Amino acid sequence: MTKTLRLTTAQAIVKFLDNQYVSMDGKETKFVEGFFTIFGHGIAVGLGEALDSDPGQLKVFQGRNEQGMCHVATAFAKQMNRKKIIPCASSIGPGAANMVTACATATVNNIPLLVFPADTFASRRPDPVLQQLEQSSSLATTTNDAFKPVCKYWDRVTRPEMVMTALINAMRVLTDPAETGACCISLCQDTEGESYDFPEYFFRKRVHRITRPAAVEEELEDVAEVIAGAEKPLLIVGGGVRYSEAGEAVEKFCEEFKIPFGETQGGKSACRSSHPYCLGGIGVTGTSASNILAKDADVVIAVGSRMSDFTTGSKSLFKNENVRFVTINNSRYHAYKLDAVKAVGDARVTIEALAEKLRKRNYRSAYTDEIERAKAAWDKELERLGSIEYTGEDFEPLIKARDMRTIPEFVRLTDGKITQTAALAAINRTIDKNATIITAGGSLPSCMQRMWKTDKRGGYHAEYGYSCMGYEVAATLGVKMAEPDNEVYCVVGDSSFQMLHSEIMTIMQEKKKVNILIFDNCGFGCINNLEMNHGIGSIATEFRYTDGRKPTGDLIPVDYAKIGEGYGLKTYTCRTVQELTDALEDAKTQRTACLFDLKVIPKTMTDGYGSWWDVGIADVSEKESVRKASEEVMKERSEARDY
Ligand SMILES: Cc1ncc(C[n+]2csc(CCOP(=O)(O)OP(=O)(O)O)c2C)c(N)n1
Ligand SMILES: [Mg+2]
Repeated sequence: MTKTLRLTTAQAIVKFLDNQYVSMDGKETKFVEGFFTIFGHGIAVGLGEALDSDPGQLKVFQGRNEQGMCHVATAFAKQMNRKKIIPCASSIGPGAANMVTACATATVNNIPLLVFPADTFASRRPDPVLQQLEQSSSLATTTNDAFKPVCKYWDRVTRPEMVMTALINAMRVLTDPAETGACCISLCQDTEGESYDFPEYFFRKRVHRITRPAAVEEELEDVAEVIAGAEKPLLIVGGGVRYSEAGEAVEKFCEEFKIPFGETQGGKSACRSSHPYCLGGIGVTGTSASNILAKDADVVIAVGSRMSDFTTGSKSLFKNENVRFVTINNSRYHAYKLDAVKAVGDARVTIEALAEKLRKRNYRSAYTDEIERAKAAWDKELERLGSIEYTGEDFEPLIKARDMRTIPEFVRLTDGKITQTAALAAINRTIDKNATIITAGGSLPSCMQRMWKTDKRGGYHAEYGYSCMGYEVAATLGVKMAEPDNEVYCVVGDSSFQMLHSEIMTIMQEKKKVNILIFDNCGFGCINNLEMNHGIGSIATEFRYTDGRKPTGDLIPVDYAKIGEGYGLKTYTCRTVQELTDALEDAKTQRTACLFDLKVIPKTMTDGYGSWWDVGIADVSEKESVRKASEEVMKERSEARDY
């Protein structure tokens, strides 16, 4: 007779998750750290009871906003290199819906995130239960169907015994390096509390192997053949290099065959910034070093990259007529991008096997001093960017502004005299070399991908797959939970901060010393730039009082330090780079979370450096400036690759 345990669905979930482990390169890690919850009637009595009565080794964290708590869990899993997760449970209806954006963020970035949104009654007895959607076309459709397009696995548990296959399948996806992303197990709220005689073996310790499948021999040969013919190859380091822990292997590969490499947002800090062949960020928000070499490259080797429009300059970056693309990716889907010659496999083992093949062919690129020259020119530019100071009324912005009243008005209102580029350089100079920095939406990831340097593997944590504003503050907590002994800093735009900073309260509750640097430039800076660059005026992107029809009045200053104070953070208002440097030094001595309100002059972010980004544009307009911008877009489009 099989031994059984009489448990509720929720009790079985907790017990199962407490017994899951992953193993990578022979090292075993307990997979589940705890649960993030925001309880409501849909979950408190079912899952709440299970976590209260017997959580096992699992910790219980209390979120503030369901999207925010999921971002914390996503950042934690990312910083743990996908070897540990914090499942997130919400109530039914709005609580569940709040998690949808975060699930998409995790899926786009290939980060494991397990969510349990509560659902309507399986019995349908209280139809409609409080917060039920009541979709008249089908009673089977609930809010939780909205998770389907944003999750890699979706299930709804209407009977207790269903949870066994649901959980095993969620584990299959969560621990699959090529397929991982958000997994949703929707829990009917009555089912949560219903019990079943679960076989005891369901709860035995399971070790899921995170494997390194090597590309097959034929594909390796195909790829080696293409690279062997390259005079000016260029390698792109994507997030897959980070998760495969292949940074060192890629560095060695590049050294041996003299191949320079550019970094995507996901791949940055997989390799050391100080590596002699590291060109820094590539693409729309890349450095001139990367983009100049990309222009002429005859073979582009994308390792673990999704080859997004930001990486390829909307497919316009690679101008060499005979350029060929090679992809190394554990996902066949991504490996097929740009019609590449592909090797489907883990980054590290595939790079190592490829090196063997190139060694046999005595391969070495034909670069002479192009790499050094491109890097030296960029370093000079970096020095210039890092030392740009406000020079008073005649200050020249880095980005063109149609509305020239903004800068003097901003300085008058806030007394802020920090330029964004000098601030980033000062932060990079001042903080500990072992610190991790976090960024996501707005102009900051662009500047950071260009300017930030770190030799700490995983020291640059950007969410730029979904570029989800509101990720930063929550992610800072997630990263700190993953690296409790390191200093953690997020750089966040004022608008992104406004959008979502609920988890500040959770940071205080968990007593985590993190550092939040708000770049207050009074608006959606990067989108304002986008408007200007495409010939339209400034419309609803600066924070200005409304005139009743449009926000065209005076700028609205905000005291972000006061918000931090309200939650009990140590706060600093910085109006000059010197004040910022002093504050950063002081913060190092603090034991509580710190918030920096930086008054950063609008239009002082980086721009340009030889790349183009394709965005939708009006092809008819009354405005001459829009017509001109539209013509330019059409011209660039005609020069970009079709697929
Ligand atoms: C959730 C979400 N909504 C909207 C956008 C579109 N968007 C991208 S950047 C941006 C403005 C960012 O402003 P801020 O955070 O202040 O950064 P800045 O560009 O000023 O540095 C907006 C609205 C987004 N990326 N994410
Ligand atoms: Mg802003």
